[in-house]
Amino acid sequence: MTRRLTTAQAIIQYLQQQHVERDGVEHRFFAGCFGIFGHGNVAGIGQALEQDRGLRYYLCRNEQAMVHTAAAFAKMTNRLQTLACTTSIGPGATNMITGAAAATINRVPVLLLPGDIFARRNVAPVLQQLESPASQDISVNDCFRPVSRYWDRIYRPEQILTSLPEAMRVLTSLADTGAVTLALPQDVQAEAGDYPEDFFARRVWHIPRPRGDAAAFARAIDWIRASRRPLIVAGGGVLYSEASENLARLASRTGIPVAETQAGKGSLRFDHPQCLGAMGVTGTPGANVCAREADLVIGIGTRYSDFTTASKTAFQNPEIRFVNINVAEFDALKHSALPLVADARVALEALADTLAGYRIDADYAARVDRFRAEWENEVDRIYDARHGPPLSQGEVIGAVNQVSAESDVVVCAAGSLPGDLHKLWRTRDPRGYHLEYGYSTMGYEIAGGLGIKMADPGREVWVMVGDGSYLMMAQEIVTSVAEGVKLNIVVLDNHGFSSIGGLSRACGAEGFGTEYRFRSGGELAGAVLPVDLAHNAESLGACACRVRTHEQLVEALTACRRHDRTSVVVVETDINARVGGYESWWDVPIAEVSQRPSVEAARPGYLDGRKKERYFF
Ligand SMILES: Cc1ncc(C[n+]2csc(CCOP(=O)(O)OP(=O)(O)O)c2C)c(N)n1
Ligand SMILES: [Mg+2]
Repeated sequence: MTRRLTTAQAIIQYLQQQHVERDGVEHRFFAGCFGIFGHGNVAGIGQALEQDRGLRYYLCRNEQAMVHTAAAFAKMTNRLQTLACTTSIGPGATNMITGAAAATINRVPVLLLPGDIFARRNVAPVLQQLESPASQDISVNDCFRPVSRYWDRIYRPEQILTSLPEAMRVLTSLADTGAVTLALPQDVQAEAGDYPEDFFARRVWHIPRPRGDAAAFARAIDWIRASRRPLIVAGGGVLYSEASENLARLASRTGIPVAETQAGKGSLRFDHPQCLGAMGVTGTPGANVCAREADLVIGIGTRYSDFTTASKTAFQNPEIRFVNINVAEFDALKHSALPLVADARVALEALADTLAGYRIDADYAARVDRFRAEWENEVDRIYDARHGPPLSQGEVIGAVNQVSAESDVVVCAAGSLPGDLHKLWRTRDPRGYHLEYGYSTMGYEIAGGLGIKMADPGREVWVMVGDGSYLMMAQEIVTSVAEGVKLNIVVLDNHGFSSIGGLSRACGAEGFGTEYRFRSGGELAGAVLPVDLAHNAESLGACACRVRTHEQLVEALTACRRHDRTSVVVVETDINARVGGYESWWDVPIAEVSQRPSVEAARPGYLDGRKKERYFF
């Protein structure tokens, strides 16, 4: 028994039959297909989607954005669902590369179906083809190879019989998931094959909860019992595993404090008695001092990025050891750790049972209490600052936090907001804090917000975005309006890059080229540009307003929550009112030689900082 279908039709039929199951709950894996049509996919995947409405088509405005939307959707569903993305050949395809890199770095599944040049070749070079004098087996889609966890090019209709199951294996893999790219030559998409009926049978991919090695577990228990200053570092794996309650129980029983990475923030409620909040470059004093002194770090579902490890300066105790719980062996072994290659929830459950009777000493517990109390005061101070106008970013974060409900989600990705949110946002729900800080892609925010809201329409989504990120990619407001997917977007307009401007000054480079100003006297140092982002948002179909004072902001945010159309609040913020760092450091190399005294002055401090960088053998 066979079905005669084009390659594209067969792909679309196959995708609809893929399901995942975890803990007895099944989901269809692909909730739809985003895309933009061009000659490279309109007659192939486009025709297939039109004919078969079982996989809903969503029209986006930019191919990069739709990959972010798919990635955010996948992250919001704990990687149990995603969206497919179809493009034409050439620029439509390569627009997805940034999104692919972001998805792969963040370990979230997205299926990319870029169109490709003709397999038949006789009509080459076709519109948008990159020719090579060295090979006919090269196209721009080869650029996806390093940013994809699985990559294939389909030259013949029957190749999908083996390629699609491989794509699914990777997409549903705990350790290997990320962007999967199947490059689809334009002619092959429209070519028919006789596909076996069985290929289109309903298929369920079971997502395991690996239990890990018993001997490694026993050793980990010994290490924890022997430790005096243990610290848990909670990463994104805690959330993907839905292990928040298990973590809360372990922390309560043992008293071991918990520090959170960007991806792991929300693992505990902000007011859990063991929650020290953010750690690393953008961390709280409590988390960073405890990390500095820890003799044992239990890293759960973390990649140990430089923002978490403060460029390897975070852990200074000479006796420090690491126990890493991770589904990926690659991460489990980082910092020469004792690796527990296991699911976070399963491992935390077992740890809580086996560690009965273990508790951190009273001194350490009292210290954690003190750090927490001091930090809450500091957050109140920053939330309640009545700076300006223009307002400080910290008080805007406070206003959004206070207007938002417990189940609302905040989303962000780049600029100075991620660091301030990491420190200041009071997270009350494991899914309430969504940061793309693996690739920190300017432009992720609105596109990502769309994916979050699509994944969980019952929640209000707060997109917090700087003017720089907004200007890079705001066009998905149009998609949100078209689809009736309502977003609350707060644009913090400080007329440039507070983040990189500050960094530039710290490097002695005086904020060069980081503000949105008219060119004057040869420099970008003239008056602030009269860019009206509220009108811009309104022109894209959103409700929009501009506010200046704290009262206006709270009023606008409250109104936003009640609207049923995407709403944008533009608030002017002071580019120089920064929250600053606490007890941490980041390695950004300063020029070794320079004609500027400010650069030369910055260099010794940098070299000093580097002395604290450690290797763990
Ligand atoms: C696509 C991309 N390009 C460049 C960067 C480097 N970068 C990080 S933050 C930033 C400026 C962000 O400006 P804005 O969104 O206004 O935030 P602010 O710094 O003012 O808080 C830049 C250019 C990046 N993260 N992503
Ligand atoms: Mg800005």
